[in-house]
Amino acid sequence: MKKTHLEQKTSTSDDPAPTWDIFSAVIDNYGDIGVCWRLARQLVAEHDLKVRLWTDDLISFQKINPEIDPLLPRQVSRGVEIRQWAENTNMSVEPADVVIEAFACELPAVYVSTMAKSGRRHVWVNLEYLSAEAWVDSHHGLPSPHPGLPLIKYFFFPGFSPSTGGLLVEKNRLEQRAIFQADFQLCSAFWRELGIPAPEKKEVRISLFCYDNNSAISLFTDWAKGTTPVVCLIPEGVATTQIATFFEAPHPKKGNLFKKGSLIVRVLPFLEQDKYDKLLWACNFNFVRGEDSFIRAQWAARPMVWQIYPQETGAHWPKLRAFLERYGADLPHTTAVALTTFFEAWNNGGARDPDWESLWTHRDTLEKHAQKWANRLIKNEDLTTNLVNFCNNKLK
Ligand code: TRH
Repeated sequence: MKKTHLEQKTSTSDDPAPTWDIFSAVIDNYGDIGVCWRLARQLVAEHDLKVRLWTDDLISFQKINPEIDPLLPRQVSRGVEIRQWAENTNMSVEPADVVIEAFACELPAVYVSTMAKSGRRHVWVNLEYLSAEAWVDSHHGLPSPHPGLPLIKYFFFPGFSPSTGGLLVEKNRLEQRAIFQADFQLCSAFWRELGIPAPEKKEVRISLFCYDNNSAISLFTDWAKGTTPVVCLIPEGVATTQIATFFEAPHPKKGNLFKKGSLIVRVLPFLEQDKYDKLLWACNFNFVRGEDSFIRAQWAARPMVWQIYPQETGAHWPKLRAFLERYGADLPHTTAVALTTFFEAWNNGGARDPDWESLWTHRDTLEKHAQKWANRLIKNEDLTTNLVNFCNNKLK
């Protein structure tokens, strides 16, 4: 159950607060740095901690945080010290008390040996990828002694149940969202900022953030021939091939508007992370992917579909089904079947087209459920508070 703000105050007054290092290596896309940036700035903003974020891809970082200057090896943003982590970066630095290795990115060897020789206690945590699978509960927090050095690494699993590390969500974020969604002026101001008129009465606004997915063409077809006006907002660089094919427009780029039948597609610039949250709040339906946008869409309390990061081995399917089982558990059977069928078709990379009309007939049920789901999830302690308490207990 949630603690009071005082109990959350994790360090006794006279001890200097522990220092934190977060290491993020970007494999591809934006999730690795997206999750680490969200965590880092919440540690500073809500837990008054001193945080140093090491990343090997300042260019991807700049896409979600325009304050970043990719040429600077050292800079500060939102109170977080940002350090470039490159091959030639001198890593013989003073290690922090708490060291977060995000997504098994492998810490620099010299940094690990300095930790071992420092004579101080360090808490080394591997922040794992999110999964809705049941096995996560029993693996959360497990230790792994280092084979050669007097160090222990702990596995910290985000998750949907109270016995996991929880999910990333900032304090009062759901209240802010509720105020935004209830205020037509605030919503209109957001659209105006993007240079987009406020939605017409019957219009449906859909955000589309996916991997390369040919099923987007069947969606465009359904929306174009439908009777409901649909405005689809797509970040630049996403579904480029499908937009180009459907609208015979070779290189769709930010600012472009395409129209066919009842469908308007608008290509957006990549938005700063908090602004992207507002896009999810302002739309009636959201297509999201990976990890971080997937969670943000749930906090947006709007119906959503998730394209999980596909793994060649197909290991992503049990993860997808595990989530659908949790999310659909108390949905009426027909709605759960429609949603599962759509999710599976959307993650099937075009083998079988997702049927929008069948799904959208469950609109009311999906909208109520999205609200209920977010209100249930928020009852669990948030990931950052769990991680701070976990590490402070290990530092004792
Ligand atoms: O970019 P992703 O596909 O990242 C993925 C996942 O993290 C996946 O787990 C990992 O295995 C893979 O990378 C390598 O999707 P994700 O996780 O949603 O991250 C996108 C981030 O970009 C998220 O923090 C939201 C942010 N974003 C913006 O800030 N502005 C935008 O306009 C958009 C579209 C996204």
